[in-house]
Parts: sequence; C-alpha cells; structure tokens
Amino acid sequence: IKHPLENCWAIWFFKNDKAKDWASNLKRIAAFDTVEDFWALFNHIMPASKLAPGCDYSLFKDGVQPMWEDEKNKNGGRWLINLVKNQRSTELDKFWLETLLCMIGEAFGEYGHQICGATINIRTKGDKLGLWTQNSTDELGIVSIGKTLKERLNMNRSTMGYQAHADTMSKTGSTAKNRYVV
Ligand code: M7G
Repeated sequence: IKHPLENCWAIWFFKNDKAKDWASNLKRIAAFDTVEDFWALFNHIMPASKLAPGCDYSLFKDGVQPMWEDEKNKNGGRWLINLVKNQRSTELDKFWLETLLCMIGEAFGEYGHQICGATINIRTKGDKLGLWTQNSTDELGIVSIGKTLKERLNMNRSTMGYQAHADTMSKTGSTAKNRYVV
C-alpha cells in the first residue's frame, strides 16, 4: 500500500506561446495523492532549472487552478522569492523541491488550509518562486507560513515579501507592494 498524502495535488506546466492567451498556455499535467506517486512524477519530469525561459511549473491542490481568477486565489496572494541569475544553477531546483515537500508534507501545520499551491517562473530577467495562499488579510497565518518557508529554505539572511494578487494584477511594470515581510 502506498503512503497517502493529506491532499491531492496537481502539477501544471505553462509554456509561453505568444500566439495564444495566457490561460490557454497553461496545462494540467498530472495529479497524485501518495508519496510514491509524487516521486514517480517528480523524477520523470525535467528539472525546473532546465525549462526554457518563459515557462512555469505550478503545483496546486487539485481543484484549484494556478491563476488569480480561481475562487481560492482571488482574495489571496503569494510569498515571493526573487532569485538572481546564478541561483538557477545553484539553488533553484533545491528551493523548488523543498517548497513542494513543505506543501505535500503539510509543513504549515494549523495554517495548511491557507495554502493553494506554488509556482516557479523561469525568466531571463530572474527566476521567481511564489507560494500562494488563500486569504491576503490573514496576517497570522501568512506570517507563520512565510517564516516556515524561509526556515525550510535556509534563507535566514534575506527578506521575503508577500503580495496580494489583486495588487499584482493591477500593477503594470514594476512589482506590487509588500503586504507583509519576513
Ligand atoms: P508572470 O508570468 O507571473 O510574471 O506574469 P512575468 O512578468 O515575470 O512573466 C506575466 C503576465 O502573465 C501577467 O502580466 C499576466 O498578463 C499573465 N498572468 C500571470 N498570471 C499568474 C496570471 C493569472 O493568474 N491570470 C491571468 N489572467 N493572467 C496571468
């Protein structure tokens, strides 16, 4: 018998085809709800660091689409980690795997229900890792989740900001303001 996870998770892939609109470039690849099936999938797909610039991976609770418009995301936001260029080869894959393990292993404890999923954006201008949560006003939960993530990624020297999707959405160009920082 396989080891069941608390939640069922789906992995999504985004490929930037400029001829199509954003949502049509987003594809759900597979879902799993056991430890063994997670590793089977993870070991089968290309590491995030090897994806072409413009691509994303997302892992979300099954039933939640990795987009601002989803019911579970529309009032939410994300902890955002901006990586510098050389971190793609040194840290990106480790950070992504650790984030996935935090989610599927329910490392956020009593605030786990706030977790929607996580996205990794491979970008020439700098890769980004976002951990998406449901309610951008739940300060206690968000800050607790942020501290856990920082600790698990061993990022204790740098700061990390949380942005509401509503702010990200309405912002053109530069980045949205931080609602919280850890
Ligand atoms: P990005 O891929 O999150 O970051 O957003 P990037 O600027 O580093 O590439 C790029 C663009 O993709 C946004 O300006 C939106 O046009 C579109 N986009 C991204 N997300 C996450 C969404 C989403 O959730 N919904 C919709 N409708 N568009 C999105």
